[in-house]
Order: sequence, then C-alpha cells, then structure tokens
Amino acid sequence: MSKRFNDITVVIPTLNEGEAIDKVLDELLEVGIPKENILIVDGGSTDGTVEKARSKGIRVVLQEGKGKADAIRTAIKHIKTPLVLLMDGDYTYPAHYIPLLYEKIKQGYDLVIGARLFDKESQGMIFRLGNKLLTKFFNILFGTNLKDVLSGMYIIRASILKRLPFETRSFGIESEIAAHIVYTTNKIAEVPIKYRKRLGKKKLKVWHGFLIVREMVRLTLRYNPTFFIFAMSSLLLILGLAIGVHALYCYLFLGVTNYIEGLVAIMFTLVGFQSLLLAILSLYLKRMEYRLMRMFQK
Ligand SMILES: Nc1nc2c(ncn2[C@@H]2O[C@H](COP(=O)(O)OP(=O)(O)OP(=O)(O)O)[C@@H](O)[C@H]2O)c(=O)[nH]1
Ligand SMILES: [Mg+2]
Repeated sequence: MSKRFNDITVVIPTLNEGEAIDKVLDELLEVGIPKENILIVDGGSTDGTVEKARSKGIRVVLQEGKGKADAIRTAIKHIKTPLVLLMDGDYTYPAHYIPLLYEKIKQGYDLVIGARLFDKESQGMIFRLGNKLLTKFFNILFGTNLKDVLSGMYIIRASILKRLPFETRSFGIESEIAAHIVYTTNKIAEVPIKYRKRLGKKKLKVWHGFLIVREMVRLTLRYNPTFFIFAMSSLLLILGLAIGVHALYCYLFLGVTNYIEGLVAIMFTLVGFQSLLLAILSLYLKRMEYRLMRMFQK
C-alpha cells in the first residue's frame, strides 16, 4: 500500500451525515488515504453516521463540547501525524484534490486551503454571496488576499493546530485558523477546488454569517488591533475636519461665529490626529513582534 499519506490524518466533523458518509469514506480510501489515518469526530448523530463509519473500520470519536470548533479541538487529542486535513462529511469536497493540497503543503506552507469554485448547482445564491462577502471582509481586516477563507477543506500542520487559542465558536473556526497563521508565520497557500452540492441537510444557516462577522471583528481585536485604532482615529479626524470646515464656512461667508462648534472641531481633529500617530506606533510594534517571532522560529 502507498506510504504516501502516512503523515496525514484526515479529520471529518460530522453531525447527521448518514446520507453522505459512506461515499465520503469510499472516496478517501480510493485516493489512498490509509484507513487508520481517517478520524471522524461526531457531534451526536442520530441517523446512523457513527455506525456506518465504524462498520467500515474507521475510527470514530465523540466530540467534547458543542459545534464544529469543539469537534476540531477534540480531534487534536487523537492526532499523531504532523499534518492534518480537515473536510466536511457531506460529500461537497472531492477527495481527489487531496494530493494537490498535500503537494502544496510539502513546499513549506503551514496552511493550504482548498478554495472552492462555486457554481449555481453547488450552492444557493445567498450562500455564494455570503461566502464572497465574508472573505472580502476578512481580507480587509487582516490585509490578506485570500479567495475562500471559510472553506471546510484545508491541510494544516498539527503543531500549529495544537497551539491555536480556540476562542472562536462553531463555524468561525476557519477564520481563527487563518488569522492565527497570518499573524504568526503567514505561510498560507490556496489551491482551487471544485465544490459539489451537499448530500443531506445543511447545518449552516444564514444567521451564522452574522456570527462569523462578529467572530472576525473579535479576531481583529486580538490579532490586528492597529486596524481598530486606525479606523477609529480616521473617523474622528474626518469628523473633526468636516465640522471645522462647516464652522469656518459659517464664520467667513455667513458671519456666524459658533464657538462650541469650533471647539468640538479642534478637539476631534487633535484627538483623531494623535490616535493616528498611536496607530502608526502600534503598527511598528506589531512589525517588531513579527520580526522577533520570525527570528525565534528560524
Ligand atoms: N462534530 C460536529 N460536526 C458538525 C457540527 N455541526 C456541523 N458539523 C459538521 O461539520 C461539517 C460542516 O457543516 P455543514 O452543514 O456542511 O456546513 P457547511 O459546510 O458550512 O455548509 P454546506 O456544506 O454548504 O451545507 C459537516 O460535515 C457537518 O456534519 C457539530 O456540532 N459537531
Ligand atoms: Mg459542508
């Protein structure tokens, strides 16, 4: 048998994927993933998912806590290989892309994301648009240029997964992984993959999108606070200048002197300007932290 995938564990979080799990596992075995390197982390399925997987001789563990993030955290305790591939148990991610992702991570990346190419059949319009917008939002917050930060199929180094703070709940876990790597080693690559229509019932609801936005904002506070100081101070500065221009216009052209307005304008402008300097300072601190981290990692 191929020794090729002996250093990787394929982790599949499942919650009632009875319709899909057989096909997902067959496909993995066809690609050459050794049986003992597949791990299912189940969230309490009641539709025979666990039984079906076990009857194929696949290792199944029951997750601690709740949601997909806790399932991944549970998986860590059972992983002995240096690489981990995550994928959904809903037959959306074709296993034959695994060798491509695998080759890519061997080039020295820490995270290789299977970036989904959506079409009309595989995902409804709202979910396609939602995925695009969320990835855009992430790119703005973290200065990245990713195509699909929320993909459920990715290879990551186990050592990094073990160091992850796991502060995100449920479906935001992919953005936490990406944010963590952007601010530690920044070795992320993407490989385009086809995406299929899922079998069985979807767990992700539209409102999860808003939760993911909230998690991304929290991640920014943790990993990229400069962005916040920068945004707030720019807002103050713009507001201060606008009020100032208005006060000046009233004074020069209408002959109205508004002291309060003038005072507010001066205060906003000064505070905004000073915070902007602070933002620049924190940017330099962040850069220093990044350089030091790279030095220690060498
Ligand atoms: N262990 C565990 N797995 C879960 C839980 N919730 C969802 N999953 C699994 O996580 C994977 C992702 O969930 P999906 O419903 O496919 O959500 P999605 O992939 O974001 O969206 P679609 O595939 O487009 O429906 C699937 O394999 C689910 O079975 C959970 O609470 N615990
Ligand atoms: Mg899915």
